[in-house]
Amino acid sequence: MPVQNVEIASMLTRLADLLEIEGANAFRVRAYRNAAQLVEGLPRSVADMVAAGEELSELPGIGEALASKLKEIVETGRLTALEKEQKKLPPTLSELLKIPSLGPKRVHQIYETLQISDRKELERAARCGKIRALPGFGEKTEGKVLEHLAHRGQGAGRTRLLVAEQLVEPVLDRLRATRGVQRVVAAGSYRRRLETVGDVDILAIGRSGSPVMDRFVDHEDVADVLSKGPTRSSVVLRAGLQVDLRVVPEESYGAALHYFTGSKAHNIAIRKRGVSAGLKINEYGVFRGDKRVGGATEEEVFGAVGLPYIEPELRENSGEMEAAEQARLPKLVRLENIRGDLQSHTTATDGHFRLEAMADAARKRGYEYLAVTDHSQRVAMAHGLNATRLKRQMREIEKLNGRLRGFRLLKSIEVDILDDGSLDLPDAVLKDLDLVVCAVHYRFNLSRERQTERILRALDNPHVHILAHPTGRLIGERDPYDVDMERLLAGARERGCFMEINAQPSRLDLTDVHCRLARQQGVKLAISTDAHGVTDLDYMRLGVGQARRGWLESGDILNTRTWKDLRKLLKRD
Ligand code: DGT
Ligand code: CA
Ligand code: CA
Ligand code: ZN
Repeated sequence: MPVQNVEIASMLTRLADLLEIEGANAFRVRAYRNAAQLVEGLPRSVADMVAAGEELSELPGIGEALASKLKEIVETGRLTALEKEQKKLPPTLSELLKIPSLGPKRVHQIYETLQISDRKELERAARCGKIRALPGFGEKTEGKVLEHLAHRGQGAGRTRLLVAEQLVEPVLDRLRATRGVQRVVAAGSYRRRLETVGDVDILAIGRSGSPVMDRFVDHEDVADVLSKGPTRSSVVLRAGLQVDLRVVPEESYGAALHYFTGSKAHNIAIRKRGVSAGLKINEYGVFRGDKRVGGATEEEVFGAVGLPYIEPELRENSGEMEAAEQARLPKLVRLENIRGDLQSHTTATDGHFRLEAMADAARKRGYEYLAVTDHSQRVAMAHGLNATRLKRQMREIEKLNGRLRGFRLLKSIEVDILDDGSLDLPDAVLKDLDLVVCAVHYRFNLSRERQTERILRALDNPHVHILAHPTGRLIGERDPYDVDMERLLAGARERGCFMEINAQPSRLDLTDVHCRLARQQGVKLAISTDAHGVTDLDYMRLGVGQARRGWLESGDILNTRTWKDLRKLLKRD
């Protein structure tokens, strides 16, 4: 059984976690984390690459030592370095690292002094006041720990959309190639493009007697068959994701697709409208009495209740029915509308490719421009740029742009917002950039008031254009910092600044709700991949999905514009 990329990534992450808690060299820890991220985003399986005899050390950021570790995992299913760490420290300590108010040092301290190694024990200790008593902790930290543990549940047990895509696309391909199967689509939250999915709901049109169910359950990627029947089966994949398959006849396809796309709240609202029109709507079709009056297409389902087609990303029963009724549904932005990417990193800091390769990859995706936004000096871990190195990169970009036709790299920076809201590089260099993106990368713990003020001070700087990953959250790993988003949006609009939708699969920051708020407040947004390598540029589809969930149209997005038009928008007085 070939090991999957997500499994490799998870081993590397667990190793990085334990090393970090142990206090290992920070660069070494980061190398493992970067490798995990790289492997997770690879378009091909590492196992296939090893089988084909390819040199893993040619992968960006993978040296000889890491390459041999990857090979070990592929060949033996094990990682000795991880097993060694797991003998020193309990593997469950990884869980504690995800609690925002606990860094690696604190996790280590908790383990050493109280022998606490998992969430349950931590919660018990916090409840009886043992955490506040630790040196350097106090009541506030203990409160935050308890609050986080109480709010868990939200992200627990869900799978990030990118990981779900990588696990499910091969299943879809397999089913599509099965005899007697006409159409296969993943519905549910997957089709609505939620940032995480609980399980994946596949729908197929198939003739009775098709071997589709056998193909579905008899596969090496399936760890467990929960149920199997002629029209409905459920399995759990080895990576832990549950996948349901339903086979429906062609005449029910639209009704079934609509039903299983959800959301549940949207379905219930549609069914209610049906009832008032004397119709019964379910996963089999639209019926008046016993007579089928529709259900072969989704358009027929919406049409039966007097509505135009509503895009899956809008089906959350959060106003889409009313908007459809009043013919004011947004014309959602599409991937084809995107003309460039406004955040990317190169080997100058923590990216894996040089300027030329990034330009080339952006161009291959049909883009007109790519902003090079390496980190500023404060981010020492990523070898952030000081003014001298940034100026050198700007000259390189100018030289390169002289040779590139119909494409340009934008001179830019992801400049750190410092404690007091000032920026990590002098105005004298910021003023010469095409685009200035600013971001918070540390001090997430400030009060709401102070964090909001800090960011507004940064936006005061007349050279700033975009606030990157505005809430700092990492899905399932780090809560957003506390910030007053309404004030930030109002502040951005007053100043002529913009917000980012960061398309990294673990960020997707802003959320759908914040995107809608931005649109209401008249603040435009950039959809940016924050690419650290060439394949990361493809995360744009995830960012576009998030924007669509946020009701955004092409005109709401900065990077649907030509550079000429974008440039005008970036002028601040
Ligand atoms: P998930 O899997 O938690 O990310 O979210 P969904 O939306 O994929 O939910 P899931 O897998 O439980 O069900 C798939 C769809 O089936 C859901 O979006 C709507 C539909 N559905 C499930 N249960 C009900 C129900 O009780 N009533 C109605 N009307 N629809 C339902
Ligand atoms: Ca689902
Ligand atoms: Ca389901
Ligand atoms: Zn950043």
